[in-house]
Amino acid sequence: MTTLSPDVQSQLAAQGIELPSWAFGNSGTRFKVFTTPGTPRDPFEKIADAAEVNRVTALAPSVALHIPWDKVDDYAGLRSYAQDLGVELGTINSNTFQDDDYKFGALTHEDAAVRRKAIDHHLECIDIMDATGSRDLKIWLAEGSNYPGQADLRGRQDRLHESLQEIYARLTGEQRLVLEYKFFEPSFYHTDVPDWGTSYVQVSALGERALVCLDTGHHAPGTNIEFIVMQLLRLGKLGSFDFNSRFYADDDLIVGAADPFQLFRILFEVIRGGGLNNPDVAFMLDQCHNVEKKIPGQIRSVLNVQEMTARALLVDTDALRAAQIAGDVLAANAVFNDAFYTDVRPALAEWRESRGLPADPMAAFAASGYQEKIEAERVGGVQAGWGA
Ligand code: AOS
Ligand code: ZN
Ligand code: ZN
Repeated sequence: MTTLSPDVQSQLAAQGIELPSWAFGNSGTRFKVFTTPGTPRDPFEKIADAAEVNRVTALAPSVALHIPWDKVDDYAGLRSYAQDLGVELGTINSNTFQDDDYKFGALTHEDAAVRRKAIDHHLECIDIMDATGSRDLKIWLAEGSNYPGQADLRGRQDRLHESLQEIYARLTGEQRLVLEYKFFEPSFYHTDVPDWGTSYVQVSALGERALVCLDTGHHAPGTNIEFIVMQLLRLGKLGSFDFNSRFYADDDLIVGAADPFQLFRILFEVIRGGGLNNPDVAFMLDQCHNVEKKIPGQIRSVLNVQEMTARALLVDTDALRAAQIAGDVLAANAVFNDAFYTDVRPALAEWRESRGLPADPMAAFAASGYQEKIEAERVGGVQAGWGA
């Protein structure tokens, strides 16, 4: 059996992956939202479910919120509720995609009144961050156009900069802004923040506490995502990850499900670039569970990240470097792949037990009775906000 060195163990023990509150709500596609028994009815229940993931894995110490989906009257109360369950409130996600006013844009809109409304929404999100103790404001913009000529591409970049500047100016202390890019959808001809370059340009113009958010599902097929990870870490501008996986579009599937090797390659560059357990890089999931149960879906996700991190930590970097310098292509590739093909699951199970955690967190959750309890108790769970 592969063994995990003390160094690998300590790096794994420090790992934390933030869960999205919306992963616990019902979600679906534009064709159908399936309801799942036991779905949370409010943000408190979403946090309780997220805390279960952390209880059986010790891998998920915080929960990202989405405004307005997770609006409550008392954020300080929500925070202490979370803390009582052993988790913190994390990134605050804004929403400028579910309001008729934003049909033609929000932060980029031609109409100053619409931009004002969108900026104010972000200022409200920062007020909430003050109460929740959240560090990061994550902005994903659903802005763009469907037809050539429909929009003034240049003017929209300029307005985006002005709007972001006003939002950035409101941040205080350790607070940060992370700008997520996505190459298409809901607009299909152009998106105002389509790629890491645009996000980088926009956040660089703001200042040090503005960074790029990389969602692994937001690239064209075949994109070398690990290269982008490397470059952003090199530039000191990788603020956060939204982990998920995709086959065709922005599928928001369980991270590592579609392409575990890609997740391994990304985590290798994270480690290489000093991003692992680096407080400046937030590791989050951005997933929806349309057909599978939500809590086990999240447990599986964080375990996938842990497993690929363990494998990436096993790369013999000295041997790899020697092969690279020698120009030994096949030896370098073999060193890399040896780590990827190593089954670390028995070693991880043993290590978890040594820390007082269940060897098999999926089985432990299934045996806990929690799922049956929430299915019996909760009626009329809410939708995450997607689909309908
Ligand atoms: C949308 O495609 C993005 O991935 C967003 O990160 C995210 O799903 C949204 O912000 C949820 O609030
Ligand atoms: Zn995302
Ligand atoms: Zn997405």
